[in-house]
This record gives sequence, structure tokens and C-alpha cells, in this order.
Amino acid sequence: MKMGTALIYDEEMTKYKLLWVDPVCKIEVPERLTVSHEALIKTGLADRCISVPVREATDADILLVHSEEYLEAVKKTPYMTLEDLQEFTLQYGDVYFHPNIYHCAKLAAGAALQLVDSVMTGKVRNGMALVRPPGHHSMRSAASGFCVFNNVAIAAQYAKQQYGVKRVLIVDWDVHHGQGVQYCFEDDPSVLYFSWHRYEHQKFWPQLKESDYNSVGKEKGAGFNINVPWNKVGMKNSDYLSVFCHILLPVAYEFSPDLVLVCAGFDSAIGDPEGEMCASPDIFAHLTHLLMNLAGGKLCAVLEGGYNLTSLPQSVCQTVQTLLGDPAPRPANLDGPCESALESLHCVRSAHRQYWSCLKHAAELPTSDVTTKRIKLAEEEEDKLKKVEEEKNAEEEVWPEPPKRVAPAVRTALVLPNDVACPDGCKRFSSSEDPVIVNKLRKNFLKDADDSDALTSLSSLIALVEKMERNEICNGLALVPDVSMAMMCVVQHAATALRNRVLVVCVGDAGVSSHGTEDGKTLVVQFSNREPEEQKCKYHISVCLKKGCSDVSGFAQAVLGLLLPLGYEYDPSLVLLARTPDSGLCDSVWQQLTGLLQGIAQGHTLVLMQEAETSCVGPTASSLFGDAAPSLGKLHAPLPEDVEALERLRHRLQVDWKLLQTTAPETG
Ligand code: Q9C
Ligand code: ZN
Repeated sequence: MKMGTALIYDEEMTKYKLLWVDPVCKIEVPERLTVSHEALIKTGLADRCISVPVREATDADILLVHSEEYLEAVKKTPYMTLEDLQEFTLQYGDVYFHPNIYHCAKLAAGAALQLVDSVMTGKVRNGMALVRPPGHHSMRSAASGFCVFNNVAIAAQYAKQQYGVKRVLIVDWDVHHGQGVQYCFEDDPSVLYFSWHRYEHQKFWPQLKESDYNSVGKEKGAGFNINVPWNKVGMKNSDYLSVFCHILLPVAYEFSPDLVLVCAGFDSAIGDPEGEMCASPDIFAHLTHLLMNLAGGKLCAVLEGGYNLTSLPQSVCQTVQTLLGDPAPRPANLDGPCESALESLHCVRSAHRQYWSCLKHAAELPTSDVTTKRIKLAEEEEDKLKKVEEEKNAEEEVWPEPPKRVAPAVRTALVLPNDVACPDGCKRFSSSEDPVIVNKLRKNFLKDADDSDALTSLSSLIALVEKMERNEICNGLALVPDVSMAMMCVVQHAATALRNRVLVVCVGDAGVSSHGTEDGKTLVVQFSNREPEEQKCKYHISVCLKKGCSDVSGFAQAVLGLLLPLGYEYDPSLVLLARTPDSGLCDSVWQQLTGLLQGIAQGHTLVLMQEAETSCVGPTASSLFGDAAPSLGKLHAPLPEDVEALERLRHRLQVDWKLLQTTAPETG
């Protein structure tokens, strides 16, 4: 089932450059593409992709977004003299023209369309296009910010027109606001545009009022434009993940796109002279992974910005390697979002609470005078910091090169009863029984029962965990006679024999051992419809949903806004995912959960299910193997009592778990 990843690149797009002196434009160089492409070749990633040729976008394609007058004007630039080009450039902001840029701009837009074609026809599952010039700043009748044609906006219109795609999600993780994309789809509810961007209370380019959180879209499109302004530089991995977990993902799942387009700018990574942010290149592995189970996996990433010639290729490689299905590295330094990010998070969630049922219970915004006072204070503080900041140059920042990501030789191993067939591509696993393990199991779990089947299954399970710990196997699935006992057994083994932490996710009403939760070696998160007697401790969390896990919306909300941030912050080396036969969860939700959790613990997920659940082996193995989970469809509003219960729980836990915060300390 697993399909390929397209890579679209053509050297021709390196064949234009700035021909005069302009300090603003000098960072947009041909090397941006060559270093990115060379890194993909050197790491062997390019070879693993399906190479798709570029094409020139036609006039009709370009006119999906741009005016005839503008197209005609750009068409003349190949014949202009240097002086004419300079003069032509002057009518726009922060952009330059060159005799060959029109040709390249047609190829850049055409590359995005080729990518859409490849994904929509099923030739590949997903892909990335490395293009110049970028697109997201260009408007109907204007070039802007190094952009000539709006590659991604054209791709979105094209997908709707050619393939009848009903809903497109555009995720713009470039550090600048793609105002061109916003203007294009402002009143269009079929395209959800999300952008985070350096803003600094409108002091940062393009300095637009409409880049702020309160631009939510117009008329029928109200709610379908999401701006997350960063009011300070130096945003980190936690800030980015926090926005994904508490804004983008819940809304995206509720929206349920048929196609995901990414304005993949990497000027939001550390070292970039434009962004001045501090997120590490491997965060893009996670941002990518978290989007890969939407739209049945149909994701097209199109390069936008990225000006640090070290962090740019690193970030591109992280993105492509994740699209290829390799497990993401463990994310570093998730110490919670900063105060300024929390303020933005709060503002955005509050501005959108009337449009999205997943945000209905977001805290309201503080009264305006409080807000303005806070902003004033923030600005003063900032100006002081700015002076210090200016002294150190963002480009001189150093960070460790992301470690090489090695995918284990075996992706998915299955411990199955003999009469259950092993799905294609997966490996049936059984261990020759290690006497030490067997003795331990006998002593601890199987005292009286002389159940040799149980013993075989449990000792295989332990051997599997050890192989995962040594990164010889990525993930696994076991059908066991007794989920509770198997869970207990693995947790106890992990807590005593392994050095690292285990996240236990239990779906349904099974007895879960609290082994290791006293000292934080285990974090247990259990979902059921049973009200827990009392909330135990920081490391033992019961999520009670009215209809258990059978209400998809409530469960999705709990997973995205609670489980994912907890999992990321806890940063385990193994995720143990168990479900009871009566959990009420349908296959597609289970597959989504399995898929999303693989972003944690380097993809080391061990799934436990009851022996009788043979019909779930196929779908579960498919998710573990890296196939995209089927879409859940548009989500309805979750039960109000579930939303309230989740908010209360999140509120209570956020003292201990910083990634659960959604409001700034003083305003929350
Ligand atoms: N230092 C893209 O990343 N100049 N365009 C801003 C403030 C314009 C960036 C000047 C930057 C445009 C695609
Ligand atoms: Zn940018």
C-alpha cells in the first residue's frame, strides 16, 4: 500500500540572480536550491524519491490566481534592459527581477502543479518541490518578497478545478506571513489557510495589520484564515509544537481536508537571518509527520523561504526523510512555550472559538485595556532586548547537526498466534525462549498457571521490546491472551531493565499497572468512560469521556490537545499502546492514533491487542508500517461535557506539563 514520495527539482531554477546592489534582496541566492538538492543527494534521500519533472505553468494556470495585466507585464521582463528591470522592480516591495525569472517562475508554479498531479492521480503518496522563486507573498497583480507567481495558491485552485477537491488545507510554516495566499482565499471556505509568522506587533515585514490574529477570513470564509503572529524572535521547538497541538491540528481534523499543501519555508529554523527563530531543523520532521495522516496522506510541500545555507538543507532533508516514512528523531528541549507564544496562542484560539467547535471552550480574551497594557509592556521589554539582539548575528548562531536518522532494518514485527496470518511487508516475530526471561515471567506473572501459550507470547514480547530498544526493530504489534497482563509485564520489564521512559496509552477500561509512575519511569494515560476515583499523580492520568472512545470528536480532541503534548513533553523511548476489545474505537480512529503516536519515541510503538481482535491486525499493521490513516471525515461538535472535562483536566495538569498550557500565566 505504501506509495512513494515525489521530488521535483530542476537546475534551471538556479539560473537567475540579483544583478544589482540591494541589501534586502541579497539573501535570495541560487545556492539556496543547490545546497538543498545536494544535501538530498548526499544523504541518499533523493535516490529514494520518485523524481518528477517540472513543467511550465500555462497562462491559464497562472490566471487562476493572477490578473491578465500582471501576467502580461511579467511576460515582458525577459526582454528588458538592466535599467528597465530595475525600474520595473521598483513598483513592488522587496523583490527583484532578472531576464530569466519569468521562465523560472513558470517552472516554480508548474512544479507545484506537477506535484499536485502526482499526488492526486496516486502516482505517489506525497512529495516536495524545490523551487525558486518562492510564491506566498505574490498577489493577484503584484510581485512581493522575492515572489513572482503564487505557486501554492495556484496549486490549490488547480486541485479544486482539475480534481474536484472540496477542501484544501494550506499550512504556511515559513517565518513570513503569506499575505498573497491570505488575500487569495480570504472569502473562500474551501481553502483553510494557516500561517505563523514573525510579527512583533506589526513592526516586522510586511508590517500589515491584516497579518494579526484577528484576521480570520471574510464572509463565507470567516474562520478559514488562521494567523499566528509571533511577537518576539527566538521562538523554539516547544512554541511550534504547542501551536500545532492546540490550534492547527484540532482545526485541521475538524476541517478534514482532501489535500494538504505546505508553504514550506525554512526561514523559521534556527540561524536564519530573516526569522531569527531558534527552532531546530529536526522540528520539521515533526511538523511534517503531524500533517501526514490528514487527507489520507496527500501532502505536497513546496519550498518558500529559507536563507541560512546550513539550516536550510538540514531542514529540507528532515522534511523529505519524514515524507519517505522514516521515523522522526526524538525532539530536543521541549520545555514548554514561552510567555509571548502563549499570549499569541490564547489570542488565536479565542479569535476562532466561534468558528470551530474544538475551540469553543477556549478562554475568552482579556478585556482590551488589559491587552493593550500588556502589549505596551511587552514592546518596551522587547526594545531593550532588541539592542542586545542586534549585537549577535543570527547567522553566526551554532547548533548541532541533526543526528543521522537510521531506520531499523525491520519496520514492523508481529507477535501473532499461529493461526493468524501475517500481513504483507511485516515480519512475524517469535523468540527462542530466553531462560532468564522465562524464569522472570514465571516468577512474576504466571505463578500458578502453567500456561505455555501465555509464556511464549510474553517472552516474545519482551524480546521484541529489547530489539526495539536496540533500534533493530522499529515497531510492533502483539495479539495477546490478556492485554492487562501483557501491559503489566512490559511496563515492569521496561521500568526495571531499561534505562528510559515508557509512555503507556491505554484505550478502554482495562486494569493498568501503576508500576514506574511513582518515579516517572512510566507515564500512563488511560481513556475510558469510567470516572476515576481520584486523579492519581502526575504520571497517571485518566481521561474520562462520556461515551468512552466511541465519540470520534471527543476522542480526537483528547488525543490532539492532551495526549500528543503530554507525549512530546514526556519524551519516552517507547510507546506502549494497548486497547481493550470493548474500547468502542473504530478502525480509522485507531489508525490515526497509531499514526500520530509514531512521532514520539523515534517511532518505537508497541501495540497490544486482545487475541480475538484478529480483524484489527491488518489496519493496525498498516499504520505501523507507515501507511497514512484513512481520513475521519468532517468532525461534528464533541459533547459539551467532554470538552469541559478535557479543559478541566488540561487546566489541572498544566502545572506539571508545560506543553498543555494555552494561556499566558497572568491572563489565564
Ligand atoms: N528584514 C520569503 O521568505 N524582506 N520571502 C524583509 C525585513 C522581505 C521573504 C525585510 C523578505 C521576503 C519567501
Ligand atoms: Zn519567508
